[in-house]
Amino acid sequence: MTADSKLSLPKDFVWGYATASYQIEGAANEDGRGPSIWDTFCKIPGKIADGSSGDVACDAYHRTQEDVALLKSYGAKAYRFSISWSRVIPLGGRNDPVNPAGIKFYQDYVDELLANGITPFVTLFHWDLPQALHERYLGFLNKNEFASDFEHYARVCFEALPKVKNWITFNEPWCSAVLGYNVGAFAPGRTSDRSKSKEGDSTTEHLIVGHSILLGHARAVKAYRDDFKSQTGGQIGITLNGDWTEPWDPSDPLDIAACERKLEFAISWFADPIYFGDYPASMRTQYGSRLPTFTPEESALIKGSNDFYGMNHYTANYIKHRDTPPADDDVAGNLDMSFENKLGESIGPETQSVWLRPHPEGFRKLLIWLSERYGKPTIYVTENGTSVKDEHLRTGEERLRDELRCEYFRTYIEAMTKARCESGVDVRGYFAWSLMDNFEWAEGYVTRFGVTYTDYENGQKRTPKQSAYVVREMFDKLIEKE
Ligand code: GBH
Repeated sequence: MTADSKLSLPKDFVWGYATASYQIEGAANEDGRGPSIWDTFCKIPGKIADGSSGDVACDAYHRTQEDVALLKSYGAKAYRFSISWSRVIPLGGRNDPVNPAGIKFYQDYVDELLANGITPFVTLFHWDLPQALHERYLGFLNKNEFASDFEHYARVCFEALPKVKNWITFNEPWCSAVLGYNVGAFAPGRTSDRSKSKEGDSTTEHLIVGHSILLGHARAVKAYRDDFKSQTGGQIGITLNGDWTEPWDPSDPLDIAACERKLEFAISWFADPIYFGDYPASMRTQYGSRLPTFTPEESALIKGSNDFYGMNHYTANYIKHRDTPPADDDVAGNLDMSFENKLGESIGPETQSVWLRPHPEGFRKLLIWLSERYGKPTIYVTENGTSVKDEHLRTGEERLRDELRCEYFRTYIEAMTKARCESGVDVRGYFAWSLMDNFEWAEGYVTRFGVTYTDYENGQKRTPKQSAYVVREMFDKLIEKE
């Protein structure tokens, strides 16, 4: 018996691929869709690496059948996609008209998936806030307006898509908050750095945004539980991003403490309110009154608002504590992140993404950390994947031989299986990011994450890469037959 032969996943383990509306749909101005903050952001020169936008993207809006057939050919049991809020409610608000064509598009998508035996996991919000809500009241910066509008939008979706049994409220609120309102690298691009933005306050706005998103999440979950869940028997949760941390100097207790602090600033910022009802003490200590407080009613509403934990995970960092006081715009917990430790060892090989180096052991460790901290929640891995260095420079068949990505999926899927089998982590599903190369936000189309090659020059033609076969082989091997 080999060491790994005892590793397996249960028969009902769910796996498949993930995407997001603005990254794949295109058809930005069709059938009544209103603009989102990403449409606006992409028009500002210098914000997107290749000057591109999601106007056309993978043209998925016109390729429902083709893409579902692709998923089926990959053996996928499930598909995670997101709804474009401004396709469904072009102006976004609770008193604004609903767009029937937008609703129909997603209904048809769900029907096509189900007809092919693929279970939909639907994200309500993957960063594409209706532009009109940004203009009307600055979006997330207005807690009460935002939460009310989000709850209404969520209700419209629950009502229109009763066949969907798996809902995700928000994708990676950390990114909306920090990249959108502190660093300014993502829409709407607000930051204190006046060379990047005329408006913004990196010392407070991300914290307000995080608070609003938690409230919006909790309001949507309550609406679902009160008025929809009993009829459909579905489940709902939030998806949080989080990278693993290792101490830069493992013999320094301050680096070890900084690792924990980094996890709290990235993950527990959102997960602690959801599981415990309040922000982590480390954030309160650093931010003081800049971090909003929950009213008792808000705390009660948010606490317990996850049926499952959606986990997006990609990489790991070495963490070194700082001896100086935290900067006012700090978001990490007053520490330095690096891909090299004190001995100069790299945490993993380079990829095309400056923030991503594969380190599968970190996936196993983070699954265990989450499971222990949050009382063994049910976990769905809602994203995991990698770019490949210089993949965009390859030609011909070489574009399909994505060995680094193959190895990434082999080792990460195995690491997840170990966390389940050896440590009892209740992980029940896995979605690889991504079904196909797509609009990689501020990196435009240069960086590719797909198991499918998208030929943007030739009508968005899709061709499977090697990794699509590897993911399938892994799950064929690991999932128990009986
Ligand atoms: C996911 O985020 C997204 O959900 C998905 O839409 C995206 O396509 C995919 O990853 C691949 O990027 O600006 O240097 O501070 C992944 C988690 C966290 C990765 C924030 C980029 C930015 C680091 N992201 N991180 S930096």
